[in-house]
Parts: sequence; structure tokens; C-alpha cells
Amino acid sequence: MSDDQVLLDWGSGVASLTSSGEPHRRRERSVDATGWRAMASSPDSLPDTSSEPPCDAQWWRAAVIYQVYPRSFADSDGDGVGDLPGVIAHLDHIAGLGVDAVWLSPVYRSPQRDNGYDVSDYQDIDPSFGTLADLDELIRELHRRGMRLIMDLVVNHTSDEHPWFIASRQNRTGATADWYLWRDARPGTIPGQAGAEPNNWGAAFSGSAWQWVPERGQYYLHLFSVEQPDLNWDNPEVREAIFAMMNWWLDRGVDGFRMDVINFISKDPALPDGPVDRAGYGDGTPYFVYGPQVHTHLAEMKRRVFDHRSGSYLRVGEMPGVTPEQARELTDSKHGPLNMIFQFDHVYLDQDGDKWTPRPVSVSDLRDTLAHWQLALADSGWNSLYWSNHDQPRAVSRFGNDSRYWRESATALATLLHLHRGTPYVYQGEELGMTNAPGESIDDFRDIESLHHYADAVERGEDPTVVLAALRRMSRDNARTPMQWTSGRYGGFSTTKPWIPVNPNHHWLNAAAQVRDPHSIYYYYRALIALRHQHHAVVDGEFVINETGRDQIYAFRRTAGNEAIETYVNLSDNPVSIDELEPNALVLLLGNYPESVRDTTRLAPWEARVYRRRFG
Ligand code: TEU
Repeated sequence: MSDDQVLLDWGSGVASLTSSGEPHRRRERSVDATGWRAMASSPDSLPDTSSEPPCDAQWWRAAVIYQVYPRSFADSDGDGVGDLPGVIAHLDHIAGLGVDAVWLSPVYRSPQRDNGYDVSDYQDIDPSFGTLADLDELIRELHRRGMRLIMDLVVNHTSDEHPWFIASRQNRTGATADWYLWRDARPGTIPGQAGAEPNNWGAAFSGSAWQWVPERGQYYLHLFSVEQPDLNWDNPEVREAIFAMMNWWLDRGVDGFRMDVINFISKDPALPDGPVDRAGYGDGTPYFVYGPQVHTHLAEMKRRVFDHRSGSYLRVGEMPGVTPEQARELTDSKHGPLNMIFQFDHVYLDQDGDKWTPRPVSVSDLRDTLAHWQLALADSGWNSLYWSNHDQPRAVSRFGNDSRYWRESATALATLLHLHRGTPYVYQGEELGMTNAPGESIDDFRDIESLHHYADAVERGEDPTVVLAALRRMSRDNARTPMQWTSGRYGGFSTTKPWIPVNPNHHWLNAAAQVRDPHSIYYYYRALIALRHQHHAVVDGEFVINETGRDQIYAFRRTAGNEAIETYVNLSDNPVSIDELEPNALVLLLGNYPESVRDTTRLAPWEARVYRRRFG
């Protein structure tokens, strides 16, 4: 049996992973074939170019990263909220996918106004999640299984309960007085009254981006909620404190950072008014999405935190609104301060101006957007690849068909993403095809963004049922319902009523059922991840679009040396005929339909196939 055959066996029900017992050693995978085969059984005459080991200094190029949102992952102590011991208890589920690292959403001490993206102590763990000792154990347990830990770094803003801010708001002379963005009222206005704000910007979670503080007699800027004041990155003491904190975490054993809205840290110092949007506020993004000092500050971070270390750490920046050209500069392997960024173009496609005004997405829009990023970062820079995270609706509900073609569309979308060039991210539950939540009433929602939007829209006179329909489609809570471990009460997430309702479909959609089913979405993800680890062309191959002339098909080729891998995905509910498939030249590596129904002249609804081209 060739390596390909072992690794591409989606039907296998049994996988065993043997860990070297040391951190950061690649795991040996052996798979016992017990189910049906997704791959072709004909031998392949190609030389194996996959033996080239991924360069360890750039381990993240060949890696797949799994995101854990701890509040919703697993509750170990029966308080209805997920926690670190819960994560540790389920590490074998994550390791079973074959992923290389875990990105952990924030577990720092926090009043939890934005579920931990409002930090009040960067060097402690919030009691709802556990303790520093639990975090140390998580690092040990991940490393023991050959996986790395990526922490979330939320430093565009702090919580308004952070001691830095508590001191800063008191007066204009204290030690942290200039650590936030304080400004006087607009000249000629009465401070504290509507219209007196220093500029017209709106905040991401509704209302003005400015909050008046009478004791200091000034406004502070908050791009997100009023409880998330923005830090003043132009103050060297602020940067010093952040870099010291990052060094403290790296010394503790973490392997890198996912940096929250890190492109927002530098604002145009003039803070000019922006064009007024539907809600009546100015759009400040032109003045902070890629501000004047962002590159300089990130370059300094790299020097001060990473360059003196011998290890290889991941630096991935979340960057809404950056252009491919900016991303190239930021992630250039020689001069860029980051390894990769999360761009947002493909997740903005279904929004007409704002996220609550949906519009349909065509396959060609999706293809053009993804392909544009592939080509723009082809010879310099590196892409992150994602459909989902804790801020996005569930991918199968949003871009697939979560009823009739649930399994097919979840695996088709996964195939498409994982065969692109870049580092794929899997958000918890995506590997099970978890769907959007029913959200029957506003009482089912918890997210600050959703609740504020609902209150504002209803107050403006919008029809509550229409507002609720938009929430059902776009709310961040869709991603935050508890992980569905079993068909049992509360989905096996907790022994108590969880902080947010469990999706009722857990009775059939759950991890236990999928681990028993050799044809499950879970095992398909494992096969896709194995494909990346086995084929150099999946990691580094050049990306070229295959023009099929069929609107509903996304097809592309990845080539490296003498290896070529071709992917065909039908992104629709209808069968599509195709004549590009050359049965004699292509060897099937992976497909999401059984061999018995596979046709060489057409792709079934949401069918995905990955082939290796035979040369000579
Ligand atoms: O998100 C930033 C961001 O721009 C969005 O994805 C955000 O959720 C969207 O604008 C809402 O419509 C990051 C975090 O991922 C998010 O969870 C935090 O709430 C936000 O920053 C503030 O820290």
C-alpha cells in the first residue's frame, strides 16, 4: 500500500496516533482501513516528492490549526461555561484530526462583556476558565501530543476594568494618563452632549466610538464596545508593557499569537470625520484600518519579542479591511513583521453595506475573491484560509446547504479551502458540520453585538421579526452554541443548562456519532489534513485556476516540481456535466461521494474530487 492510499482513506474508522512524547515532533500516523475507500485503488507511477520535510523554521506553512472558543467547548465543573480542564479532557478529539496547533480564544481575566475580548489582566486566567496551572497543563498536554498552542492577543484595546484604564480615566497626569486615546470635546460644543464627540465615528458594537468621562473632562475612543477602550500605541510605554507581556507568555511555553484586529492599532492622529453611514455615524476605517504606524509598530514587536528567540513562533494578524498588497508586505517571509493575516473579503461577500443586510453570493464572486488572494500572495507573503471562526455564521449554513446536502456541502467546502495555498484553520464544530442555531427569540442570543443591534434597530422602528431573521443568519452566536459532543442532555457539553442554548440538532449531529461513522465529516477532515501533510504540492504548489466554463464549478490545480494536484468542486444543488475530467491521466486521491455513484462526465450536487495528475 502506498503512502497515498493509507492517508487518503476517508472511510477508515480507526486511527491511531503515536506521539514521540516530546513537544513539536511530527506524529506518526497509522490508519487501519475498515470502511469504504474515497480514493482510487489504481497504483500511481509518480515519484513521491512528498518526502521533503516541511522546514521547521516555517512549520506553520505545512500546518493546519484548530480554533477553540473555550466558553463553548466543554464545561468540566458544571457551571454551564466551558473551561480549560474541559479543553484538556477533549484533546484527543482534536489530535485525532491530525492538526498541528490549537488557537485558543482569550482566557485572560476579563469582565466578559465581549466574551474575553475585553481583558482586565493579561497575565492571569479568568476564574470562569480555570487557573494559570490549568493553562500550563494545557501547554504540556498539547506538546505531549505534538501540537502547539497559539494564544489570542487582544491589544488594540483593553477592558475598561483594566488597572491601566482605571488609572487613566481618573486624571490627566497619572502614570497611564496617556495610555489611551483621550480627546477634548469638539470646539464650540457642550462637552458630554450629543454632537460634542471629537469626531463622528461609530463604534463596531453600535453608538458613537467616543465616551465622555466627567472626572477627566475628556472623551476616550472605543472602536468596539464602550467597555473596550483603545490603547494609544504611539506611546512607547504602552508598547513596552505589551512586549513584556508577550515575552512572559513565550517564556511560559506558548508557541505564538493570533493578534486581534492588530491592523487597527495605529490611528491617523488627526482623527478626521468619516463619511456618514446608514446608522448616522461616520466611517472611521480609512483612518485606522492601515494607519501610518502600523507597519513600524509590528516590526518593532517582531524585533523586541521574537527575533532574539531560537524557536519558531507563529504571528498571525486578524486584519479586517486590508488589501492583498498590504498583506503581501506584512507577510513577506524576509521583511514582513507577520507570518500571515486573516483577510475578510470572502466573508463580506454576502453583506450589502452592513452585515445585517444580506445579499446572495454567486460561485463566481467566491471563486474570484479567493483566487485573487491566492494570486496576489503567490510569490511573496502567505495566506490564512478559513470559512469559520467565533465571529462568523456556520459555513455549511452560509455557503452550503445544511439540510438536503448537509454532509456533501460541508465536505465540498472543506475540500475547496484545504486545497488552496496557505494555512487552513478549522473552527470547533466545523469538523462535524455544525450548523447555524435556530434562534427562535431574542432570548436565545447572548452576543453584545447582536443584542445592541436588536435594541437599536427595534428602537429605530424596524420590524422585530425582520431584525431577528437577520440575526439568525449573521449573528456571531451561530458559532458560539456549545460544542456537540453527544446526543445526550446539553449535547454532552455540560451537566447544567449552558450559558447559551445547545442547538437541538445535537441529537443526531454530534462528535460521538461521527467518530463511530467511517463516512463522517470528521473523518473527511482528517483525510484532508493528512493530504496536506503528505503532499508537498498541497503546501507549496503554485495555484492555477482551471477554467471549466461551468459557473457552478470551482476547479484549480496546484503544481510543485513534478507533482500536480487538481481539485474540482461543484458548489451547487444540481448535477453539472463536465468534460475536463480525463480518467486516464488523473488518479483520484479523495472524493466526497462513494465510488459506486461517481461519474466521469458529471459532478453530483456538492461533489468534490481531488486528483493527482499522472505524468508520462
Ligand atoms: O473581531 C474583529 C472584527 O472586525 C470582527 O470580526 C467583528 O466580530 C465584526 O466586526 C463584528 O461584526 C475581533 C474578535 O474576533 C471579536 O470576537 C471581537 O469582538 C473584536 O475583535 C473586538 O475584540
